[in-house]
Formats: sequence, C-alpha cells, structure tokens
Amino acid sequence: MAVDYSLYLVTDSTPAILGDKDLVAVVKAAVEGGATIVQYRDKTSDTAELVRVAKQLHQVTKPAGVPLLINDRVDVALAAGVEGVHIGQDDMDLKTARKLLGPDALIGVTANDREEALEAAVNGADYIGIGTVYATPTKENTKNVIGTAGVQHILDDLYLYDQESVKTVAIGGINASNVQRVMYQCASPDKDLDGVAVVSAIMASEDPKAAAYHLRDLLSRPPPFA
Ligand code: TZP
Ligand code: MG
Repeated sequence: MAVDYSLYLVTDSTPAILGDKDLVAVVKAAVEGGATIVQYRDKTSDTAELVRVAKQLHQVTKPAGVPLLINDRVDVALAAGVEGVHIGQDDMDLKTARKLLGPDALIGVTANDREEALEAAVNGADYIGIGTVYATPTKENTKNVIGTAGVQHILDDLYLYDQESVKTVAIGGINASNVQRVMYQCASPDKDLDGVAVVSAIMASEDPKAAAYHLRDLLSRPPPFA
C-alpha cells in the first residue's frame, strides 16, 4: 500500500486543544481538507473507550483511503481493526508489535536521535516520527528539541546507513507559519522528509478543514525563499 505521509494528523482530545469540538467531526473535516494519515492519540481513556472511538474514527478515515493508526496501543489497533500503530521508545518494542500486527500493518516509531532512528529503520518500521522539531505546549515532556538541523542529521544518517526506504515525518511545533521552512530546512541532500505531523495546527483550529487545506496547499508549493 502506497501511503501518503505529507500531512499527518495526530489527534488530541484534551479541552486545551480540542475545546468543545467533537473529535470525530474534527477528524472528518481534517480528512476532507486533505490530511493524508491520522493517528488517534489519547493518553487517558480506558481501553473500551479507545476501541469505541477508534472504530468511529475508522468509519471516517477508511472510506477516504486515509490510514488510521493508534498511538501506543497495539491491542486497541487489533481490536478496532485499523491500519496500524505509532509507538514511542517506551512502548511495546517494534519487533513484538510487528509479530502481533503482521507484515501489512503500518508501524511508526518516534525517534529523537540517530540511534533511535536507525534502530527503528533496521527493525522494520514503516516510518519514523522525528522530533521534537520546535518546543510545543502540546507535549511538554519531550526529550529533546532538535530543530530542523537535528532532523536533517537523522535523515543524513538514514541515507548513510542504507535505510533510505524508511519514510519520515517531522513533528513538534509545526504550523502554517513554518511548514514550508520545516520541509525545506530538514531535507538532506540524499533523503527528503516525507511529511509533517501536526496536532494543534489542525485540532485546535475552529475550522479544521480549512486548516488542513491550507497546510496541504503550502506543502504543495515550493518555499518562497528557495
Ligand atoms: N511528539 C513530539 S511533539 C508532539 C508529539 C506528539 C506534539 C506536537 O504537537 P503540535 O501541536 O503539533 O506542536
Ligand atoms: Mg507512546
């Protein structure tokens, strides 16, 4: 399955970001606006609730051909029958997740540095979420803020160690005001970044469809300073 990673939406159900909007309605609007892949990220709901909401989200993403991934929870991904998972360094290890989900599942891994990125690539991650690019109130306990130069170094290394087939997205503090700069500054001469992952730029917007559309439009254009 060819996956488009260009505009990767990570959900957030907290009132600080979602406000009083409906999560499923926001994801539906974002997909209509052009989000190409969605990760359901919810650190507080219990398992039954996660599965229930994941199934609702899948009803929105699946007809649009947009893959739905679950943050952290391989069990929830299996129960809801979605396309995959996104796992961090403290979650289930990649090889176990692959064994449970099978070869066709999409599995992404968070990486803050070259060791984490290379390990994920070598062990068969489909994509790597590289960050944190810029400090962000959305996730306060981020290990490192690595900037666009940090992302570029990781991309350089993936190429150097023959891991250029793994896909990559950058995450952390990315929005319409910096998305073109992020894509331009992160790209290494030998390995491009495949997309950007955003939370608040879409989830906190009063018009998530327009926000996603605007980001896609910016991503489709060459940066003005190139
Ligand atoms: N991982 C690293 S930063 C981050 C996650 C989940 C949050 C990004 O949120 P935002 O609102 O796009 O800065
Ligand atoms: Mg995690």
